[in-house]
Amino acid sequence: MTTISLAQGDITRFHADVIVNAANSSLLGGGGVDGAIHRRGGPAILAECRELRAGHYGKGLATGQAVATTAGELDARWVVHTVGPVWAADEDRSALLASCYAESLRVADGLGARTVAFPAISTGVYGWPMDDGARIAVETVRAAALTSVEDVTFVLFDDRAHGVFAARLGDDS
Ligand code: AR6
Repeated sequence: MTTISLAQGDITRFHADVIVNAANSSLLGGGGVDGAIHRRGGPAILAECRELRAGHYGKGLATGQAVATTAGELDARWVVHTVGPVWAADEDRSALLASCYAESLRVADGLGARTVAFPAISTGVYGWPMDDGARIAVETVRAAALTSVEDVTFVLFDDRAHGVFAARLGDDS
C-alpha cells in the first residue's frame, strides 16, 4: 500500500529516491520546476537528456510519457522527466495528465524507487487549473498498482496549491 503525503516548498530541496520533473518534450530545460531542477541538479542531468535525444528520443519525449536520468547533485537517485499537456478549454486532455503520473510511477517502480516526489504537473506554465490538476494527480496515484514505491509526496510550491491538494486528499496533512 502506497501512502500519499503533502509537502510545501521547492521540490529541488526535497529528498526522495525519485524527483519528478515537469519537463517539455525537448528534454533540454525550461522554466518553472524544469529550470530549478537543472539549476540545482547541475550539468549531469542535461548531459543525460542530450544523450536521450541523441538516441531513442530523437524526436523528444511525447506528452504523457516519462523517462529517467541521473539526479545529478539533487538529494535523490533519479529524476524522472515527464511532459504534461498544455491546458485547453476546448479539448479534454485529462488522460494525458493522468498518464504523466502513471508513467512516472511505472518508471520509478521499475527502478526500485521507494519514495517519489511530484510537482503539480501542468499547473504552471501549461495553465492547468490547480483543482482539476490535483484531482487527476490524487486519483491516478491512488489507482496505481506499485511494488517498490512506498510513499508518494506531492511537493506544492505555495500555500494555495497545498490547500487544494489537501482538500483533494480529504485531510489537512
Ligand atoms: N518546486 C515545486 N513546485 C514548483 C517549483 C519548484 N521549484 N517551481 C514551480 N513550481 P511548471 P508545467 C510549481 O511551470 O505547468 C517549463 O518551462 C508551479 O507553481 O514548472 O508542467 C517546462 O520546460 C506549478 O504549480 O510546469 C515546460 O516547458 C507547478 O510547479 C513547462 O514549463 C508546475 O509548473 C511545463 O509547464
